[in-house]
Amino acid sequence: MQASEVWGNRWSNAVLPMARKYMEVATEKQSLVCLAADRTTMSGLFELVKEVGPYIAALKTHVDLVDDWSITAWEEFCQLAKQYNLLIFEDRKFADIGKISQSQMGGIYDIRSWSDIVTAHLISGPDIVDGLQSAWKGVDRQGGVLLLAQMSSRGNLLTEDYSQSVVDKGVQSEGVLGFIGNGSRPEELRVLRQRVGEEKMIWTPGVNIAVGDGEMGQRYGDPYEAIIAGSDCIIVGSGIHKAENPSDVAKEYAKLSWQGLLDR
Ligand code: 5BU
Repeated sequence: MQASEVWGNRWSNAVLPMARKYMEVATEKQSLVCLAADRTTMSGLFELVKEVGPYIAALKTHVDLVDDWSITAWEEFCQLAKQYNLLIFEDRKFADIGKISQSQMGGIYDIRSWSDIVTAHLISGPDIVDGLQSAWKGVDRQGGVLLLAQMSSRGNLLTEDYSQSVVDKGVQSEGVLGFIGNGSRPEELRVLRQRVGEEKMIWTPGVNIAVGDGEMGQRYGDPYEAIIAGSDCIIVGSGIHKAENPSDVAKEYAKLSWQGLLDR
């Protein structure tokens, strides 16, 4: 199956190369799953990617939560991800002014050199997107920014008005791959999709086959429902990495997400 057939408008309207790259990988793997690889040791991370690499389309990292992080181990880890044809997404949630965000793409973790996607808040204004894009450009790489339009956690301060402003600015910005939408509330996602229109992506954390409340204010909605409501990628963490058999569960999420796209 061709990505252009399955993705329809999202494919034909895509401007950013990273959007099409994601749709191609997801189509090839028949999976709209981004694994939130929230394990705190390098060995745990390697093990996880070896188990579930074939069933996911993207790998979401928090580079600063790894206890035994080193640049060489991380390089190897990113190479492993590339072997499984995964997009690498650092969920850094940048929020500073454009110039500083640009510099924060470098530093000890050097996020610009291995990430394909990063998250950012738009709280400090639209120049953050230019800052992040120029960091990738500076090392001859391309990437896409996901702006936080919603969050999955209870009591977050991203109001309807704020969310609307993020979308209004974000849809006009070439460097924006899309938005983070709240996977725990399909009705919120539906509204977000209407606002976003057909070009930009919506990626959604806060999904789990076991719907309900998670730890420390996290909330979970149904992964299939999220895709039907307009999400293009489900971000699944503990649902997979804490499962007894991560590869079986990852396959299950992949199947549900792919079916959701076909049904949509
Ligand atoms: P979980 O184990 O499936 O709950 O992990 C969710 C991941 O998604 C975790 O890495 C969070 O940092 C990330 N996340 C989230 O849960 N909610 C949000 O609104 C955003 C990111 Br943005």
